[in-house]
Amino acid sequence: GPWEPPADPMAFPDGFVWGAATSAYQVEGSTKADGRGPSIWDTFAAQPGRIADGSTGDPAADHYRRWAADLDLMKALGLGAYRFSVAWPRVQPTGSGKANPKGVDFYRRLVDGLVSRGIHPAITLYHWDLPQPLQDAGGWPVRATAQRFADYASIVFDALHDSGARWLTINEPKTTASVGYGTSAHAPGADDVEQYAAAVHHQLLAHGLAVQAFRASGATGDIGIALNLMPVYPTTDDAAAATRRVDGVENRLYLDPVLRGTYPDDAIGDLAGQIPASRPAFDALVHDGDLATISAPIDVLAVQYYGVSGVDASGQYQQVAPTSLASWQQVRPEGLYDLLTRITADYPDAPPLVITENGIPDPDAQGTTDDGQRLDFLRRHLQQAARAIGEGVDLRQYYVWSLLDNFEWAQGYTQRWGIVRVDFDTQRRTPKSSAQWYSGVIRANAVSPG
Ligand code: GBH
Repeated sequence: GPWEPPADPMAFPDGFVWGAATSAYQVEGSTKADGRGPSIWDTFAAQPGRIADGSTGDPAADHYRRWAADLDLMKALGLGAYRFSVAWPRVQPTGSGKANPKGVDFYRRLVDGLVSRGIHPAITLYHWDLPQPLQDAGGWPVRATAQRFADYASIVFDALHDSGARWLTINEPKTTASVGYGTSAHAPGADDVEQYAAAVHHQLLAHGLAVQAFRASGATGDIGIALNLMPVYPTTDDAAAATRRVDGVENRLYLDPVLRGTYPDDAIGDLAGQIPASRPAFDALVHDGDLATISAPIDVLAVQYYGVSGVDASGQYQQVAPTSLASWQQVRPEGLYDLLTRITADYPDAPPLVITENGIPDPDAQGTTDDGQRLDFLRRHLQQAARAIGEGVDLRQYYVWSLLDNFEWAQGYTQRWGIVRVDFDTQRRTPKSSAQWYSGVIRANAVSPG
């Protein structure tokens, strides 16, 4: 039967890290300030019809100017860590060449401001805002972009290596490859399955090159990659083989190369079921030594968990759990337990796990501060995280997505994912019920029953 939570609070291990996450383009605004160059998201959002409400990442939550007050708010909530991303086009406005000192200075102030408030920085190097000139040169489907990323990463390591920050290379390579280059729902808006495949490999290569650059920089702290993973369940007795294939495309295509140095044979050539015969094309992307680079040892594996899917015998995705306002999100807290225990069982050499995103949008576009639905979502997922830890999963950190209502990519400002409400007219911040509750979780280092 279904798992039943115990009647008492479920404690987390001593030293467990509690945080909240954002990303640069989604919160910063000020897209032209201090020498920032254009990114693919500036270009994409400016195209008619791409974003649900016709909006852009300006001003978003105006965090570029309001960061100090936002850090005070994080401290008041008791957050132990803040995960943010560095905007590549602030640091290298054209995606190559020398650093833009004003861009670097912003992140230096942010990191110093966090440390002085006792909040640990967790820095994502790439959360989707590719400098536009690199896309003009071909973007992630082009191998040279991986080296550009490693050069950029080195600049950031040099600037911030003494901060003790935790590091993540690339946020969700699957999302960029599949909806950025495969279905055109995200920037840069390409719709080409060969580009999808090449974007997978070159982002993973970029990750590995950045890990190597990190080790060479002498930086302290740890480094990993943030993968959005999704348990898939067969919906009929004859769906096992199709489910395994979809699992390859959703999960093993990223876990296997990073943790084992191999690509899963059954997933290549079946990207979303669209290219049944592209194995030779994929193999041609993979040069000697690439898989050794991609599997360079990492210190943490970052998992981003939003929900599950069902798969039928023909490999079609099916609904098996209730959706949120985000129609792609099928909510099933037990899926988090399934995912964490599965990684632990299938990848015995995996490093410690961290959850760098987990969350849900408010039930409608207007949003609410009385967000009982989010509170319930977070509580049920944290119970599953505690359950997995109790069964031997080495989970060390957890970050809610998101700290603030923000620019939700193709949905613009019509989906509010924050534990803190942002009034986009006044930029006023108001912690929602879930933020108050999460503060209590952090203080207790335990998740309440119910
Ligand atoms: C995360 O992606 C992102 O890291 C974060 O920036 C984002 O704000 C958060 O989730 C909430 O969405 O356009 O119908 O094709 C989660 C994984 C993969 C979910 C791409 C949405 C696009 C669906 N995302 N997917 S669709």
